[in-house]
Amino acid sequence: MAYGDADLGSVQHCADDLREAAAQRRASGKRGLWLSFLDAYGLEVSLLTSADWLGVDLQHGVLEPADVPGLLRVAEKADLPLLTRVSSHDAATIGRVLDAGVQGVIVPAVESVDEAKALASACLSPPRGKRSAGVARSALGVVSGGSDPLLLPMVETADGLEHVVEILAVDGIDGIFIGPYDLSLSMGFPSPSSPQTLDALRRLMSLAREAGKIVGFYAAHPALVELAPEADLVAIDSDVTALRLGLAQLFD
Ligand code: 3PY
Ligand code: MG
Repeated sequence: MAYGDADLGSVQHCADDLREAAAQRRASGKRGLWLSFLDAYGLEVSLLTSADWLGVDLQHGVLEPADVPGLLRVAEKADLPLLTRVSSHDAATIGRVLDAGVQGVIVPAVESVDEAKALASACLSPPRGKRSAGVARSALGVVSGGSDPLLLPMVETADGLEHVVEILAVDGIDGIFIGPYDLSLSMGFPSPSSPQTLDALRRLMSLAREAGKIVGFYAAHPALVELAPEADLVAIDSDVTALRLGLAQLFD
């Protein structure tokens, strides 16, 4: 597994290793592929990739929570950590996705300390939180034991930007994942390449790093690529783009 300058060890321990690497500012630019339609078979036949991690998008695209276990099996075979972006803040949905054994969740549009605390409670088992114990898959030995899953709230609104320091300080929050497209719309700019959006992204990245926490972002715009070294997790682009580029090359 290519993990930049951080030795993050095996996939089972990747959540703790990434936390530690971010805290020591050793992690940088780990490249992820964002999945919005590939099923387990599609992922298996396209894993000729140098990705360091996979992001399963349950907010946009056509994937459902029931697709996660199959994708996870392929990811584990390829020794790749798999993070899932859930579609809402709903604790029950988050619990079911975590039960599948993913290494972490990314949660859209978190804007306040109260929202961040509720999410931490949904992700952490008692006494730190209220996550219910899902025994079915762990009884099969599927779930990697030991470390808590990563919890990365998305900062992608002007309100989230305003409250990011307090959000980062919440116990159980491992860092932030930035959504440049929604953030720029929320700030009143149509494109994430606007100078104001780029400034906001730099600010968010440096605040997360000052807090010793993880910062990830969706980098699928040419103007964003230069920010990659400032982040720990970089979603390079999606399976849709990969397919489009591959087909264009094939028919060229
Ligand atoms: C955004 O840029 O808003 C995203 O959510 C990317 O997935
Ligand atoms: Mg978004």
